[in-house]
Amino acid sequence: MSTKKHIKNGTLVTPEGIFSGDVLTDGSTIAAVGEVGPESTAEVIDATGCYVLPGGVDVHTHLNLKLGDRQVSDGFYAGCVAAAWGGTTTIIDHPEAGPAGCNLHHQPEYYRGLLEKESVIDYGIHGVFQHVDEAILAEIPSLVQQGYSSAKVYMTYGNMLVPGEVQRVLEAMKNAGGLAAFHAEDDAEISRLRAEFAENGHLAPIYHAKSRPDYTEADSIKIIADLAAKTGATVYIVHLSTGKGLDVIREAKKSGVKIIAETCPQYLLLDDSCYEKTDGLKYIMAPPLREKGNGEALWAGLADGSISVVATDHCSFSYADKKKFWQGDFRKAPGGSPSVETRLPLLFSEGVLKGRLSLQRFVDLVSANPAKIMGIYPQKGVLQPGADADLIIWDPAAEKIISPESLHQLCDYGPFDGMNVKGWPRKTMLRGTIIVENDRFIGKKGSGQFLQRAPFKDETLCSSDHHGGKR
Ligand code: DUC
Ligand code: ZN
Repeated sequence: MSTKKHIKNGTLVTPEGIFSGDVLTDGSTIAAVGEVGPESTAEVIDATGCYVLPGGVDVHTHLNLKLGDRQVSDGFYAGCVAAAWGGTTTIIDHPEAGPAGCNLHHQPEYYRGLLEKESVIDYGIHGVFQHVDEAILAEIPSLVQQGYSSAKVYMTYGNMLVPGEVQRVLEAMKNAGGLAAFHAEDDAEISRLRAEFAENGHLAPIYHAKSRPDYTEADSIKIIADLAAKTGATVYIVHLSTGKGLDVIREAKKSGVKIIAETCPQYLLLDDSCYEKTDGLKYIMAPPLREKGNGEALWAGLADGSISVVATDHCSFSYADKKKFWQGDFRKAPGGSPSVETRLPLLFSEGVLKGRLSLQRFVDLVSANPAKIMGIYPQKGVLQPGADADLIIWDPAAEKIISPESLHQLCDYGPFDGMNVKGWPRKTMLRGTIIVENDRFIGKKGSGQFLQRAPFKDETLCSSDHHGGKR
């Protein structure tokens, strides 16, 4: 049982506003926020000069991804430790597809077993649709009831679904209170372009981006949005990377389609010029980095409420493995890059400190909104009595140059290496227990808890999320 903690003299970021005040925790939850009476038995934490924020919620990680002989370099323990260092206290992880023909419960249950032993922060797990038949559709209600209330659909790759299958999934998810999350890329067009580039000997990393042009994302989102309109289901678009895709989402929202969008720091801050560098291979990920200009469009989408979530798509295939596997052909390099530790610092430094986002909007994007959408609010994502005491003491003046040495992610590179970032956690607390402080990780392997997520219901985030634009 955690001891009571009295966090004094901080600046609290709450849905009601930003104000100086205290937070009192009692055991694993928040007991009081703002005015806290004399509390002689609590351990005092001085937050002078710092913000007190709810722990970050990263709803798009692949901390343990395995694709045949390719495996990410961190795994659940190291990945969760890195998340905690960066102020994230909850992840919702996306499993890879399971054995061919496996049922819908297979991967979430398998991942839950691994996370129970390894995790140091709280976790949920998404399902993954890798084929569709009557038996899979019949599993959806129990999957949702067991707390796995969202599941991924790929519109590209080997386990992709076609529109007829997507429609069946959406109808069943809607009836069961499930939320379908979409990797939106037009597989047919990408396959055509990849083959064409390969035939002409264009195999350098930049052709990874050229073979997945922006319209392949926008066209795929349009198909998904039309199916959402037809079925009345809500759809969630993961890792939105283009201004064109954002335009489709805005149009769909305007016409009443229930569509929610997530983006990631790499699409806000990097562009496809990275592929022309000598180490361009590092940036192979799908969707790819985009032409300059898309990032600013996405920042505008965050500010005006068209995009509701910033997650990471953390997927730490090492540079060593990218070099080993690629063999001179961009199509063979494992796709993905690490960023679970840098999400909050990057968004604070580049968003809040550069005037692109207000502080409250920042908290909405990295914590409150993902918690609402994924069925764990107000247990997570908010400073209020009764919520889990997942807290970050956020030092807005702390500065760090990002590098593999200055971070805890178990990866030999990161896409943001060399960036000077201002604003880092001074302490991270999970359910009332400090897990990072004084430059030390002191959490315990296996202490993270499975989150029994509620069915999807918060449709207010579908039109244009309520605080976008106002904050
Ligand atoms: N894209 C990647 O680059 N890696 C993992 C999964 C994905 O969609
Ligand atoms: Zn992903």
